[in-house]
Amino acid sequence: MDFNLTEEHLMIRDAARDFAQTELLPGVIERDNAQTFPESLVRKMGELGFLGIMVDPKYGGSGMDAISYVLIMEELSKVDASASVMVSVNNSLVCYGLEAYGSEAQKEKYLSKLATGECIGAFCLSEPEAGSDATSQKTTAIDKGDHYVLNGTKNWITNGGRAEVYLVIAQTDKHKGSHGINAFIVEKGMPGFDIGPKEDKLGIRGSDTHTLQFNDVKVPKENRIGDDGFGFRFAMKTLSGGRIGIAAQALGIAAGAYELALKYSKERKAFGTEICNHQAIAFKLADMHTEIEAARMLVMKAAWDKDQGNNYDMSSAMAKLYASKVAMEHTVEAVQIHGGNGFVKEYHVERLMRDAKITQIYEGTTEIQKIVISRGIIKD
Ligand code: COS
Repeated sequence: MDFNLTEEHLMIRDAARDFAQTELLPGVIERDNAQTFPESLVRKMGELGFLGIMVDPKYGGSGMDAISYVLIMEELSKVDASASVMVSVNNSLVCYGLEAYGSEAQKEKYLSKLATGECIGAFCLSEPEAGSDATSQKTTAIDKGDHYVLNGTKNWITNGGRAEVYLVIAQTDKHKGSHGINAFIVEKGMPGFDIGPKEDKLGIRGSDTHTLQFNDVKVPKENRIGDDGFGFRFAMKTLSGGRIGIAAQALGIAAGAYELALKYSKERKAFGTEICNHQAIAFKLADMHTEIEAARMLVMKAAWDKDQGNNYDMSSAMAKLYASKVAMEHTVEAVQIHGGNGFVKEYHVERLMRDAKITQIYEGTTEIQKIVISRGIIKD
């Protein structure tokens, strides 16, 4: 067993850290207020290879491993979780989904553009009545021979307005349950495909979240991913990798808040000494440091499982379950350590606290991760 990162991993982590500090940090508060994320930053992330981290270079990707992916996600998330969710969705839901399960023609047409950031993608599973209960898809895709006709609504879609390529999950044959579901590639601008207004959110406010509407959208048959009925398994397999990304995001949010709290506690004085010298604060720092490190181990283990070709359904669920809990609890503590300053925007920790909450909800809630983990334990 080797806990050391390679020279290459350290370089990748430093590049992501440098980008986060020099490019993401300035303006992060304003972007959170205005709910925007500029195109110029998306382009820069594409140029650095952050939008196709694990994609084969023959499709324009960076050809890195999952360990590199989580290192990048952690560093970006320490500063700007709105940037990192865009990176996570594009990498592990869209690019991975296409690379692992798409046809050669689909990869040639879409993957290289997505991997370089020429365009970005969105993953559309959640619906008004199908979030956790993902088999209950109400969006329908009726087989018309050479094409499908899509009707329905998708909710809370990250990159919803900005994306050009959408992977949409829909029910083709209700009687077949999860085996009657398909995944399709839908392009922005297809007639009948409408993008609803942007959501006004508690956290990750810079990320672009929309409701999408499909009204008799004709999708060519060659845009179906995999065999007929593969859509639910496609979604589950892809989400397992997505959960590694969100676990790394949660880790980064927690670590970012901890680093700010540690620095603040060494500067701020009360009762004649820096507040880190008070046991009430020192013990909080000890808990934060320990639990963040434990979360990092789970995140790394899930990424390592993916790199080794092991099944990572359970390890990704465990990493997401724990890292998101740590993110929520310790961002609250980071605000507490900052006292009144923690409650105002310029100290950053209140934003990290708001951003942490979504990591317990999207790509499978905390409760869903417990279903996946408990089923895995019982099955063994
Ligand atoms: N890999 C491959 N196949 C999988 C799978 C996985 N990770 N998970 C489930 N499947 C298969 C099952 O093996 C089953 O196939 P068979 O019918 O051939 O046995 C089929 O898919 C249906 O699975 P299951 O019966 O477990 O479905 P459930 O309705 O019980 O749902 C959960 C399972 C709850 C785990 C699933 O619905 C889920 O993950 N929900 C959360 C979805 C989510 O993350 N939503 C957030 C939206 S994205 S932001």
